[in-house]
Amino acid sequence: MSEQEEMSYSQSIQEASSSITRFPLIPIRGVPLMNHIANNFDSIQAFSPDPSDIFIATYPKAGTTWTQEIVDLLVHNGDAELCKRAPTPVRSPFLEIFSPPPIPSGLELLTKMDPPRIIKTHLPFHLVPPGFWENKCKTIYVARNAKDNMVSYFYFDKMNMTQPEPGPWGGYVHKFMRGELSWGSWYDHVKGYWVEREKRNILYLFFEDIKENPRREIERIMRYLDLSLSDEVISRIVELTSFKNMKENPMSNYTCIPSNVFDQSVSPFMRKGEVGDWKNHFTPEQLKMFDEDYEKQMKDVDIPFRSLI
Ligand code: PPS
Repeated sequence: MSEQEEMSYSQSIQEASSSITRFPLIPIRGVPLMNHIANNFDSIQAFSPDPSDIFIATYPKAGTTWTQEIVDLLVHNGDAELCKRAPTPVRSPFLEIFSPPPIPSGLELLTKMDPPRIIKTHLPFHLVPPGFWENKCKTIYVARNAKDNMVSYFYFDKMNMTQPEPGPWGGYVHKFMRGELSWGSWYDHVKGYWVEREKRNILYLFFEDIKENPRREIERIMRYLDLSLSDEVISRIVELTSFKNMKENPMSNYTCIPSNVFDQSVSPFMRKGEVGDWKNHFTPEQLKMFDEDYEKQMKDVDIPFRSLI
């Protein structure tokens, strides 16, 4: 992709301004997706990756951008300048995203790139194009504890003018529990990849682990990708992917999206980056109700989530 094409990404969003709206959700095989995604679902399903492509799958707001930055730096041997060649969604396209023209879809961006590409998705396991598994693409799944994930999504839905209105927090908790947000149920999402992780050789990571010991988790990703980087390079990647540095980096902080689409004055994309912020949001009643429901929805699996109490 030429520099000009990369620069034109923000401009294309600006040009589409008049058609940007809080898009309605349309269910695809039981999963509510933004209408532009749902209307193009067949072409998304038909996408065939290269076996060398690296796939990063998450429920929205679980640490996608962080992982995209880590992987881009790993595959480029920690070259900070090279990893500032373009904003995150251009360097690492969002597989299923479709927006009003002239904004390029994820598929359009991908066809202009040579493999190995770093591909982002929020699709639940059962909606992933089968080509990813047929071609045995390396897949990194990042899960974040439900409560922090929901808080982060709530603020994102306030500032992202393409997502449905979140409404008040109390109602949002119910929508999350019922799987009514874009990309559907958090519970089904984390479980779907969890049960397939061994069969599909998925590296299943947790936001809380990366936060606790970024070096350890970055090294896990490095080994999974069959890379071998020096200690010094790993240290640099730890530093470059700190919350503070990513928040200040215009190529990772989503300031590439014009403010009429991502209104970062409402809530910054790099908001807090913490574990346990949910404690500032739930009332005791909401917590009781959420925890009881969580028990039921998660009773069939034993995924080692942390920071839920
Ligand atoms: S998206 O829109 O789904 O791609 O969002 P995603 O990148 O998955 O999630 C955004 C949240 O991840 C936090 N984040 C980080 N936390 C710690 N360290 C680093 N480096 C980092 N990068 C992103 C970001 O702040 C969002 O979480 P909240 O809790 O809202 O701050």
